[in-house]
Amino acid sequence: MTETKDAFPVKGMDAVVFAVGNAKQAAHYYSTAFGMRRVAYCGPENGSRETASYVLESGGARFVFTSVIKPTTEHGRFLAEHVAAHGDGVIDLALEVPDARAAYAYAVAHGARGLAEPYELKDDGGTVVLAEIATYGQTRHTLVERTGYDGPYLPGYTAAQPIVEPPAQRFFQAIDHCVGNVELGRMDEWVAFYNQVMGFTNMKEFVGDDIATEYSALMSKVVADGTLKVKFPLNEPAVGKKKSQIDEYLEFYGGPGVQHIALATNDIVASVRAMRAAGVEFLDTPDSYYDTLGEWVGDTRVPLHELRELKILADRDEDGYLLQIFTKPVQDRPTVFFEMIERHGSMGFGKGNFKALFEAIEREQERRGNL
Ligand code: TYF
Ligand code: FE
Repeated sequence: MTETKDAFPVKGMDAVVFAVGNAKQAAHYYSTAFGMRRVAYCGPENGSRETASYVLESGGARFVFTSVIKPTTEHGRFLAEHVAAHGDGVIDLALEVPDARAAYAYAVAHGARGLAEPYELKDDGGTVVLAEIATYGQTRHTLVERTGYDGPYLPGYTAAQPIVEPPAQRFFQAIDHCVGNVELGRMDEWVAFYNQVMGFTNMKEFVGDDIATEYSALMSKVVADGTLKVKFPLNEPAVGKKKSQIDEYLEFYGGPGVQHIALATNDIVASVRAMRAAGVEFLDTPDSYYDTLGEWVGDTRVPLHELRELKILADRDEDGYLLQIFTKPVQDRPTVFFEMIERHGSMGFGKGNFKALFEAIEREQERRGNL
């Protein structure tokens, strides 16, 4: 068989970049509650008068939290306006690529809207080549070529100590998938965008009309790169019996954006225990879910009583099984949340849990008075 050359090769997620009202406190929350380690910083102390950015890692997962201190440039005003319009949220799903210039040229030639032509950042650590393209809402994909660089994050950043002593066992080690919410009727356009612009292909798991109208109030499709290192589910609201959770997001976020980031863990029990102890709130699952779970999921690494105690969900398909749990939104707006996921063979997204999960989300919508 002949190998077809990947038209848009990606090495994986480079970083998830959040624009927040108070990056200093966000960095503290993700250190204490998500067990992350601060590795780099850029702010007034090292030459950035306009913004402060904290870089946190957990294994191969990297989050960046940015706040504007005093907007004076276009970038500073963008950050200020982003936080005013959307609250804390994701501005960038940055992708590491082997060749940022080639990736940008390919993307733009295939219909992407360019936000920044390829540019270089340099310091003593070397050179990083970056380019930026637009995706849904005000979200972007920065394409990052970092092979010519050996430093803590990007040129201009300095290495920084952890904010608190990181846990002996990290709570997660990679970004599993990043989900976008888009407007009613536009999911297929964004699926086509990733097909064309990045050569991403559709994964088999989707929430179609049938599931949507019965209980989920959303439709969903998943695109992924050829290596499945980068997986982007896309949701749109469905017209159902109740107000869609996606409509609630779109209303409070003020448009399309990143809905949830799923974090891959190899010990979901230990991670959820530690996160709960640190004050992270997870969605509740009714006891009745666990009364029948064993019958269809079979044995998992974690005994049923522990899944029940911690409200962890489980799903099985022909490739294996997965364990997953969802946090409540992590800011006052009912917008961005996280998922913890432990995979054992299954490459799915928890389709067997959609009913239990979406009912749990609706109970929360009700508590907020948005249903
Ligand atoms: O990423 C996914 O597709 C799963 C399922 O609001 C899901 O995590 C989809 C929508 C949603 C919560 C979870
Ligand atoms: Fe998910």
